[in-house]
Amino acid sequence: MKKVAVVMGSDSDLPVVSKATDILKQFGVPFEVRVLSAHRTPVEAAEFARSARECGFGVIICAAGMAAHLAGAFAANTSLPVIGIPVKSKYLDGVDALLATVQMPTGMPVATVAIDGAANAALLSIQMMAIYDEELREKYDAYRAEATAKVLEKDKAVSAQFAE
Ligand code: RP5
Repeated sequence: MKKVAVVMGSDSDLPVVSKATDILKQFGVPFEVRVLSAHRTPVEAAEFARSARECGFGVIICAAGMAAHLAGAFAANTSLPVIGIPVKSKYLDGVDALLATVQMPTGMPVATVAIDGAANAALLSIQMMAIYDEELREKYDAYRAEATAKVLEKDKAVSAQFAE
């Protein structure tokens, strides 16, 4: 199976990013985690992106906050799909990172999830990896069925509280 690269701009992003790695672990998807910055380590970030396909990666997740150019810089250096996680910082509630990550020019797509949406980033990477992996697709379908069952249970419990 191809690996998922989970890259963050700073180790301060790790509490958010760990929600993605937890899910990848849960699904048994192989992944590697790196701290690489579009601004502080631009050479290393570009080198990693350029060699990612030949190193066995299938999808890249990039998490960054503030002027969040990491996902865009990766997209510019690889044709692998890049998923961007805008990370909330203390000043602008993550809207700065959201706009910097999502507003990519035509020809350089970044699939941007919600602010701090690391769980969805992992799930989206799993959906991509499952396109040609039947076993992973079955695991993902089971995960979705479980989520549906949980909501139906909650519906029953809440509606019972208001039943006359
Ligand atoms: C971004 O700047 C990082 O992704 C992080 O979210 C933010 C702050 O980084 P630190 O100053 O905490 O290292 O590049």
